[in-house]
Amino acid sequence: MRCFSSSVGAFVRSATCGLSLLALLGSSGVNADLNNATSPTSQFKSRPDLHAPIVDFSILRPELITPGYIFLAPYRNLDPGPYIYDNNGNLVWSGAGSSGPKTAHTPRVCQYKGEDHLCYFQGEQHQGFARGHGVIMDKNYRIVKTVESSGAGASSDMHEFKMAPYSDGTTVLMTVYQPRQYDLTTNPRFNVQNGMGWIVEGVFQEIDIETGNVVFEWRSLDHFDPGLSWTLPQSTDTSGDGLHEQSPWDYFHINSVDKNEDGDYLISARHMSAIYKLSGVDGHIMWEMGGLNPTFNQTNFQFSYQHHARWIYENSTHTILSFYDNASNTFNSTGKFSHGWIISINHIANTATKIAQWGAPEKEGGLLSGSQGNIQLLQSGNVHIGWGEHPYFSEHTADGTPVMYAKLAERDSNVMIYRSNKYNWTAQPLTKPALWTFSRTGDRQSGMRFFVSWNGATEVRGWNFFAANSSAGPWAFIGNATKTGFETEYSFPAVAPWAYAEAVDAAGHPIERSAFQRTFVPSPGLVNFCDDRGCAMSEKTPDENRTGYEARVFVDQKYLSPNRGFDTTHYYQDSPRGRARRSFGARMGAAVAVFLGAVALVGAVGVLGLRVLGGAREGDDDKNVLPLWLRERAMGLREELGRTGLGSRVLGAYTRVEEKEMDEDLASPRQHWRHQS
Ligand SMILES: *[C@@H]1O[C@H](CO)[C@@H](O)[C@H](O)[C@H]1NC(C)=O
Ligand SMILES: *[C@@H]1O[C@H](CO)[C@@H](O)[C@H](O)[C@H]1NC(C)=O
Ligand SMILES: *[C@@H]1O[C@H](CO)[C@@H](O)[C@H](O)[C@H]1NC(C)=O
Ligand SMILES: *[C@@H]1O[C@H](CO)[C@@H](O)[C@H](O)[C@H]1NC(C)=O
Ligand SMILES: *[C@@H]1O[C@H](CO)[C@@H](O)[C@H](O)[C@H]1NC(C)=O
Ligand SMILES: *[C@@H]1O[C@H](CO)[C@@H](O)[C@H](O)[C@H]1NC(C)=O
Ligand SMILES: *[C@@H]1O[C@H](CO)[C@@H](O)[C@H](O)[C@H]1NC(C)=O
Ligand SMILES: *[C@@H]1O[C@H](CO)[C@@H](O)[C@H](O)[C@H]1NC(C)=O
Ligand SMILES: CC(=O)N[C@H]1CO[C@H](CO)[C@@H](O)[C@@H]1O
Repeated sequence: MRCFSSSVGAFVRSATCGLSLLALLGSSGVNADLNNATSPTSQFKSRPDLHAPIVDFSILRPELITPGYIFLAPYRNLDPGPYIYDNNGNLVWSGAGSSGPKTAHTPRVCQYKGEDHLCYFQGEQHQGFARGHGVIMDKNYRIVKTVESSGAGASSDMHEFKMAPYSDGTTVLMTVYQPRQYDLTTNPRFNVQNGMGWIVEGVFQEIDIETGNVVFEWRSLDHFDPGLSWTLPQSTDTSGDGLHEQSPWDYFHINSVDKNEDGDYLISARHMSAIYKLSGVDGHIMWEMGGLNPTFNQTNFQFSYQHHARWIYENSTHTILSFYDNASNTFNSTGKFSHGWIISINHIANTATKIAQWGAPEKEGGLLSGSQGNIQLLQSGNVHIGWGEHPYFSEHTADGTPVMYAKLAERDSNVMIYRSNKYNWTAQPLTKPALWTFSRTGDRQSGMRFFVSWNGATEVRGWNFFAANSSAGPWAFIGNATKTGFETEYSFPAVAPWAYAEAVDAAGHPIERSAFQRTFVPSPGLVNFCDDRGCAMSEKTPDENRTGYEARVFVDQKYLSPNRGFDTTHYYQDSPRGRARRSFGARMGAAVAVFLGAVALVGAVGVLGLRVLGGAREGDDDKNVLPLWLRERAMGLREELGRTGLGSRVLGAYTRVEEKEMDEDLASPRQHWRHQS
């Protein structure tokens, strides 16, 4: 049973998942309801492909917030994936989809080859663990490296994927959830009496990034008997029952790994309610905080089901570390609320003392998160906390004062964020800025609106706007604007049929240009639904007014829209900084180029046919010059070519593709997506 899958399909599937899970556990459940009220999603006119969650602040004190960006990866939302937001909650980058399939977790800035990169886990989410690999992206949002767990087992898990400290960006730490056969009949508490038992071993590896070799591996069953676990088989939503290899007992649940300068490791095991220091030489347990065999007397705290243990400081007598105390696993609690904590261990007196604590600034006194969560100590002295199971995050000053508290979705949405963090980041995507232009009346009466954005670009401070009467120019500078939020809107009192926008940096230098954009002017039928900034959402045509669909039909000229593509050689121009990509022809070998030439010739006939069939470009009046049979043949050829990658390069990206069969539930408008349990 997989209830944590994150595709849109999962919203439909998880209705059943949630129900059976709750039935199994007999617990009172949350009412998961994913829609635009519980998980508000942005709409950008320049990027209708993006569906970034909207950040909702309940506390925001900009003057006290640490400069930087917030990095997080929501899942079980509309478009899961890594996201970057600025301190005002504006989207900076949506990596949903473009960063790879399935779920991402814990995007963070990491140092690789001496430069800032973006590191995150990517993979398939299961109940309480994941299978996937680590991804390293450069500042152009290109995946430059993936890192896989190695050795003889499962692929890596999402709980940890980080550069190993003191490795100079050469090795990573990653967790592996490894199911194994295990004799569970020896302990009656396990209730696995009459056959093979199955257990999940908590494994972590340190992997050399370039060679993929295992530098160090540690396995929990070498050191911890399952009898020491706080989470018995069949006791929680992530425990498993141990009866089957598909439901192995997750007795350990390793959920963080860190390394110190001596080469020793700090790990957190949620299902042991313990944090361990392990020898980097032979893996033996050097000390244990919490759990069933505690090394230290905890003078002023109790914790359980904790996450994200990190070294802060060590000397010969003391260890200071941070962790996120969940205080609960939703079935068993040691505290009322979750906290970010700092603990000081005195190795002379054998005591552990809580020296700082941050809770969520909720009216009731805090948040209790049943799973996930993290605490990040910032250089500024402030603390950033991700509230895990709840898609909330906050920043606090050292004395505990909350200076920012925000959520990406309501609690009943069931959207989660495993960890969130804050970093500085400078990046320039390979894509061009995206522009959409609109004019309600097509003349001075309404003027013209520009909507421009550049997903992932951090250095844009303003936009220059240019217009022309033809996509071949000449271009006239018509105005500029300061960048506002993810998408900048600019209003121009006149109208031009073509436009482009140019991103400008803080020094006023141009960085990159958008494609040339044909101004959208609504037809007389559509204009009644529009204002000067765009048009209303369509509603479904009532059944009695629907026009039947026939597969092949001669299209009447009067039904053809003016909003089709134009000469594709005129969509892009050279970039101001000479970053223009080489033309397609230049990238092809000579032999391929010859073949392409032949295809292009056939394609040209096809395009001509389409123009005849589909109405020609503005200014052309070569309509109806070919006999019908030739037009039909040309259309067929064009369609066949369009199905190949090559054909679409020749014919432009907007060739027709075969319609896919769609799941009935998914074919309905996306804003009605929901799942209930
Ligand atoms: C979702 O809600 C937000 C905020 O209320 C709104 O701006 C946005 O347009 C809505 N999206 C849809 C698809 O209705
Ligand atoms: C709850 O915690 C207690 C220790 O306080 C432990 O003995 C018990 O096994 C735990 N129960 C579950 C379901 O984890
Ligand atoms: C904890 O303190 C108690 C008495 O306060 C003492 O008996 C015990 O040995 C201490 N345990 C450890 C591990 O230091
Ligand atoms: C180690 O650090 C602790 C906490 O900062 C401090 O109190 C202690 O004096 C230090 N010990 C040594 C030997 O430097
Ligand atoms: C970002 O850089 C500024 C200026 O150097 C610094 O004050 C701030 O602490 C940094 N932010 C983070 C999250 O590291
Ligand atoms: C487009 O042509 C009209 C008429 O010739 C001219 O007034 C206008 O300035 C031109 N617009 C641009 C952007 O070049
Ligand atoms: C527009 O450009 C001018 C000249 O470069 C500059 O002085 C001005 O600040 C810009 N205005 C905006 C709103 O960016
Ligand atoms: C159906 O179309 C007719 C004529 O175009 C229009 O008068 C009528 O309002 C439409 N019905 C609905 C329910 O939209
Ligand atoms: C203190 C705290 O946040 N505890 C939470 C830990 O996680 C469980 C669910 O797994 C919640 O029910 C607890 O409230």
